[in-house]
Amino acid sequence: MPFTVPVLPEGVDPAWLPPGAFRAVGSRRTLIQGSGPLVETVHGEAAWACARFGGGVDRAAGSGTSAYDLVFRVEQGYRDEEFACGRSGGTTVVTASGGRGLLYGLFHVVRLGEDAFHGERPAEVHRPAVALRMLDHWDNVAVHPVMGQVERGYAGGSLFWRDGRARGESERVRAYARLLAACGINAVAVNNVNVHETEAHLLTDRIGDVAALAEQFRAYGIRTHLSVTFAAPVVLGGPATADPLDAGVRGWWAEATARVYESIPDFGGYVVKADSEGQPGPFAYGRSHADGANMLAAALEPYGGTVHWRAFVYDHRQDWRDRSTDRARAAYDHFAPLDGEFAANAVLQVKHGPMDFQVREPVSPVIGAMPRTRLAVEFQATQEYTGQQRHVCWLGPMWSEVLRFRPDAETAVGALADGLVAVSNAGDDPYWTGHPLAQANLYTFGRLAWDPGAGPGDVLREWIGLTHPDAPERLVDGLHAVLDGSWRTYEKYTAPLGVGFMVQPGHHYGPSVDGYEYSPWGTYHFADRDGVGVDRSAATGTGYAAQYAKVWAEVYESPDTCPDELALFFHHLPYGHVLRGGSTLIQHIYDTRFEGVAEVEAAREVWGSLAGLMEPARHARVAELYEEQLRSAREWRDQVNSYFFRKSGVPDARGRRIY
Ligand code: GCW
Repeated sequence: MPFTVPVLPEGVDPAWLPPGAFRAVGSRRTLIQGSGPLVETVHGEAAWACARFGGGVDRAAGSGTSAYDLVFRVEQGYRDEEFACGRSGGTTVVTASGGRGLLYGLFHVVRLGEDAFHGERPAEVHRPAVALRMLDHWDNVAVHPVMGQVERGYAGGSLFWRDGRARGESERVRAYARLLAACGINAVAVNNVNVHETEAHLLTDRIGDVAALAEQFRAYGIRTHLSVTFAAPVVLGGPATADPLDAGVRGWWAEATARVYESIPDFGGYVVKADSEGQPGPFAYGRSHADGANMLAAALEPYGGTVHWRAFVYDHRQDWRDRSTDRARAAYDHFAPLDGEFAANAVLQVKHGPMDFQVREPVSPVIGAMPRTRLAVEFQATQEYTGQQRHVCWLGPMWSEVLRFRPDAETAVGALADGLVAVSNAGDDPYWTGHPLAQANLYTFGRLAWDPGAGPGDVLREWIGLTHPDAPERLVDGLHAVLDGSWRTYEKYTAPLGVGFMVQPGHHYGPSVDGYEYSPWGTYHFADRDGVGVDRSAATGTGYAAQYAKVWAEVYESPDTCPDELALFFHHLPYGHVLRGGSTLIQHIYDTRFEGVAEVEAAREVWGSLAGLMEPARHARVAELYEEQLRSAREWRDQVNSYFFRKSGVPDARGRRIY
């Protein structure tokens, strides 16, 4: 059957693939040489574009390739996913060893637009720097009583599941796959890492639901993965134990996995959250996390599958009175000693920071500490702690900082990682991501995963160009003005200096300075009348700073050398402490809150001036969200400033209003 481009359901936004983005390709004469399912996808895409813009597509060259403006050709000698693109004699040629590379080549030409068809350019080879570029969905099949359909989801319901069933909306899933492929994503996990009862069955009797999704993703070169519960044998009626060294348990997993591959021959593998926030794991049997991961790796190995084993393991029932336990240390303490013990097809999936996706954290020390372990670094595109897709917070600069960080002063995180993973921010919302501008986060993640060294600003420019083809300069500038600095703005009015949290417990939206201060979650700031912050130095604190290689351990150890943006992550500082930037801590607390709010006010003004330059509904949705962002930013400012004024008794040097 010839491949057809998915039709977007009525009212669903095309995001970064509006028809206009295909004008340059669609108005050309294109030749496609090669065969295979993904070559069919490339053909379908080109035919779709040409039907709109008057070009044409051939499969076999009648009169040689010179009669064509654009040629896609399968040619041996390239690695999987790699492609070359060049132009000579009036023909732009994309070559790859198979459809996968050609598909990425097609989207490359789409991004280039008219530029792809002018002048001469030597063939340039493009390849992803990171092999696995994955999105994890925290989607539940059945609505969870507390977490709902999508855990930490801010974009409506799940694209895959509703009220306990598969939605079966294959066109929309394929349209999603298409968007993901266009930014370079090649793997997706279709259910929450917290695997509840209904979801446990996806592995066995409901694997057909997963296979139906995999079929749609496959058309765009994306492999499907599944989150499984470590207790699956017990929960699904197998052996009464989940002990990873038990022969019966190993046999059960081998069998279950064999059946998964019968349904989904290119299945990617399992994602596992074990011994974390109440999920079952190997500790219950006195086994290590390497034992647990390796047992699943062994089951997947015959089929080329991978187990993604999460390193998010910590004590979530901590006593706040206990000052010796430091949650930030947990992942390193649990996993660093296991370096070298994981199977070749086990990937340890590490959150980018040691805590939990705060607006500012240091890079997790695990990332530099396990040279003999395959690592994936996990980001959070869903904006749990960064405004929940009601606030504009473009995370490109933050992710880029993490990816460029050099744990050993030599190799960057982006080069150390075998995989980059983001928790998806997409749902069944008409704009996919709730906030229309949050689409930029999803796009940016994919492009940075393809090339972690890319400048985030360049990626944003691409996103703007694709999303708003033919945008006047005023619109392009306006979008940059509201997005470029939005992460730092958000940081300013919420929790700068690495202090973290201070959010409302449970749902995590909006300020509550002491919301987690006396809780069991291990996320404290220790503010008192004299100062605030966590002493994580080796000399006088929890010793966390010493988990880094010497170059960084030394930098973080002292407030004199620790970068200001992490000052309170590493140190408990008196309010009068003069930061490296020159202000006292208390004045910095006040100034950043006032500045952050002023920046949101300015962004809202800019947005207002863009009315008429885009589809009115899109403009209106963002304008409305800016009202909420501003309300919330003021709430953050006033609560945080009042709190610290009351604690410290130090007035604002500039005499602004504090309550
Ligand atoms: O950030 C926390 C979230 C949980 C999430 C957990 C995790 C899926 O609050 O909702 O659970 O992280 O990453 O496992």
